[in-house]
Amino acid sequence: GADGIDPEHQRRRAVEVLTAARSRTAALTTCVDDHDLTAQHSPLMSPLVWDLAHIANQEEQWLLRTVGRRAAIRPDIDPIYDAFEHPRADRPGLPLLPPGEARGYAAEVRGRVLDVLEGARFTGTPLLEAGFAFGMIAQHEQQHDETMLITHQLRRGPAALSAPPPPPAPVDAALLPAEVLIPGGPFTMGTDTEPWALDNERPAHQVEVAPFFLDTVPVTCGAYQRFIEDGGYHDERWWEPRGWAMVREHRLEAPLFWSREGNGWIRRRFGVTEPVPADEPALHVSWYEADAYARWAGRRLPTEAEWEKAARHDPATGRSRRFPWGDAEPSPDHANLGQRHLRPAPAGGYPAGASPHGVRQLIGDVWEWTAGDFLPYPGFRAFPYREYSEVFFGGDYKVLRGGSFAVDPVACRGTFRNWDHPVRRQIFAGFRTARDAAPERT
Ligand code: AVJ
Ligand code: FE
Repeated sequence: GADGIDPEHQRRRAVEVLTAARSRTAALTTCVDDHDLTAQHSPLMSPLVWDLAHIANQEEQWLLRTVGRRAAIRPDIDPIYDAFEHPRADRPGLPLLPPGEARGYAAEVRGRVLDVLEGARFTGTPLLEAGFAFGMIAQHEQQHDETMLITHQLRRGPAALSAPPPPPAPVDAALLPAEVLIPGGPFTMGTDTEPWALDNERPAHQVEVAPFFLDTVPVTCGAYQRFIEDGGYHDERWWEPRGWAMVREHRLEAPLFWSREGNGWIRRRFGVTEPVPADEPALHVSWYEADAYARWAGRRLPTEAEWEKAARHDPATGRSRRFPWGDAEPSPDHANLGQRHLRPAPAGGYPAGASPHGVRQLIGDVWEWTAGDFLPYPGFRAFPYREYSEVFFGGDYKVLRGGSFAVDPVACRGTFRNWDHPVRRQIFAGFRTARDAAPERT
């Protein structure tokens, strides 16, 4: 579009998204002391100070060395911050830059990147086109900010972060239908036109989706509690074999961070313990738990194509839109994104962000597990590096859609695909359920 031909606009936009990411990174790494920055809060996570210097190292590699063709600042530390060389659990043992040096390194890289931007072109190669590399690096930093927020959630001790609560449920929330019919028919999945879409979101392709019903809102803690109280965690019928093995091995009986108190449940969230709110989307469940809940409810998880059709298909025009509400960038009225709040909003929120069929909260609040494995779309091409997506294809990972309260708008679209192991519970993941609308075949 017109945006692609105005370099001043591209430059301003790049500075804006890089600066926003850096202020979030700074907030997440200055609210705790140096001991907490270098500690390992969970074997599932890196020390916060690893994420900080990894963010800067990726920026140095892509924006300074590759786009800017500038001399390397710290080529010696590339291996330390290569996510594929060292699993997260091993990272505390690496000779990491101490917090002060990591901050200094990040600031130095950023200073030179702003200089690169002064003379940057925004066309000519795929990496430069529409400022892709700058958008990619801003998304990368924001993704690690979400990762660091997960580390904060796992961290023991008093609260380091705070935020105002999200808006209460609107008055019509209680009147919403439980499910919405999404008509069958073709739909365009993925994108060729979203300038900062990552390789796994491409290319656009037609898929045929049979009619189905989708939950109007994500499954709430209250609904999930009924699964627990009905003995869901003790009934093999609801579980995939590997999920059942996980439940038994770890004696799971509720989402991560929940514990029983009296007749009810409490949970620890960012250093504060509170009763589990019945009307909030369930959070910190694995794919196996989401899948088991759905089976218990006589339903199933939506496929990835179903989820994206519900979020993007415009029944009036047949076009696929950028977001459930249309093509406009997310505003605070559309969705709970950007860590403005430290929790999902109550189910039924954000009516301005509803899809044409009335599905709510598809974007923001909680990542939503889908039925499917993380696989390439037909015609996929790795870009700009195989390790972003390609090495994860193949069936070890399940896809999550829609983004959580911890996702920045720059890293969120109707086409955006996230993935994780089906056992993972520390991520900000919930789900909604679906069922076939077509009569059963015999
Ligand atoms: C797409 C969220 C699974 O955090 O592992 C960060 C994003 N890739 N650095 C991750 C990513 C490289 C990735 N996820
Ligand atoms: Fe990374």
